[in-house]
Amino acid sequence: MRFAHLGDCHIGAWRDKKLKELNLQTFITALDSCVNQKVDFIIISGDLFDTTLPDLSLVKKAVEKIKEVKDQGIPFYITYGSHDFAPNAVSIIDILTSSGLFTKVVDAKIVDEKVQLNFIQDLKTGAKITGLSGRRLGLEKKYYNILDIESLEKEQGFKIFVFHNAIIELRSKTASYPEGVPISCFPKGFDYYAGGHVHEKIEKEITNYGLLAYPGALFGSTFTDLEHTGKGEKRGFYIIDFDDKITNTQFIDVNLSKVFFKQINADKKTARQVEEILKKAASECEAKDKIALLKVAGELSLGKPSDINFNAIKQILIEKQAIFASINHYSLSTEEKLELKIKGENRQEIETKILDDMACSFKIDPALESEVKSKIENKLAAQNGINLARNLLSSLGIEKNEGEKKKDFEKRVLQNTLHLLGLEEVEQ
Ligand SMILES: [Mn+2]
Repeated sequence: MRFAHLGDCHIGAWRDKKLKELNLQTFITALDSCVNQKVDFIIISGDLFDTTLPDLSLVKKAVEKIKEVKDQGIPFYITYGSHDFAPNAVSIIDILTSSGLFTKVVDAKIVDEKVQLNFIQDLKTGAKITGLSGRRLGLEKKYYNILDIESLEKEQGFKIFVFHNAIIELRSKTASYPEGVPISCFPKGFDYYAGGHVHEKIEKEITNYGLLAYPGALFGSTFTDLEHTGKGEKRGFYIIDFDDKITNTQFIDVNLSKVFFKQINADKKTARQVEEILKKAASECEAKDKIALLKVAGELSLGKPSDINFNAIKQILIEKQAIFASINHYSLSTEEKLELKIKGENRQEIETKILDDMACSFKIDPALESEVKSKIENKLAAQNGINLARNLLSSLGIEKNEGEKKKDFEKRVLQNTLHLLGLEEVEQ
């Protein structure tokens, strides 16, 4: 018996049309490969889609393929990720689950203030599957803390735990995931722990637990992901063979197009020198049919980043028939100190640095009552404050869906916000 484990497909990610299409094609190829490998079922450990309601033309193509696979007798077991889940909003996953296309892994109820999980049993193989969904920015911690572990450990049979979060003990490889739960939150003795959320491939046998694996992002949803691909990170999914125990694991590569990546250090160089180096790197790159990414970081000794004609360099790569070309210069600054004070690789990192900075200088009015003070401190100081700010940023940044009434949209934003501020009870 065998199953496939995919994670973090992020269908609908990418604004660029070609990357968007490649991302989808990678998913389709992965499913074809599952059929060829004659898997009995497929687990998707969250972030199948990049948003709760992605571009419907992409959903249509993905669903056609999923249906085709399902019609061959291969069921899908799926959890929400941090991207395709939103409190109080209907996710495309809900719609597809209602249609019978997927089985949702998480079957939870709260009994005596504990989260009780039921197992879903795969009819053909008898495998028992359960798990927890992801939440935006680590809200899942709360659920792990009140998880009824005992009943999960008592269950007999071949057991799979599906989850969507980073694990603190695996931090070395997951440093870019500040939120995580310790492995002690998980029930012991499962045969396989099917992870999502971490975009790099990790496979580890954990004593007293079992085999824990993250397949990583199938294609990648950010330039940082693609840079990792360019540095040699494998992209694909797992196929696991089992009888009453796991008998074999293999990682299936699904790399439809190569990524060329080169990083250039700009420290102590002038803007003109850096431009020359970038031009040379672009001219020497065998960019044909590749995703070509250049990255330049450091502090210029003379001139400003805006003195460099990045567009012209990109053009060189396009003329060499790169599928896609990009030059990342967000971490380039100048000694002239006219530019940004905060540097970061991407928007998220810059946000994090700004919020960290602000959290450090957070002060509470000493004139307040002590009860109010401790309440405020609990919600707004240190890491809690940073988490809340980040959650609010993403919650307030959601867009109105096509066809959604302004009133409904406002209600959705308000409900999400109240939920994050803990001003409203939400049904699980
Ligand atoms: Mn993800």
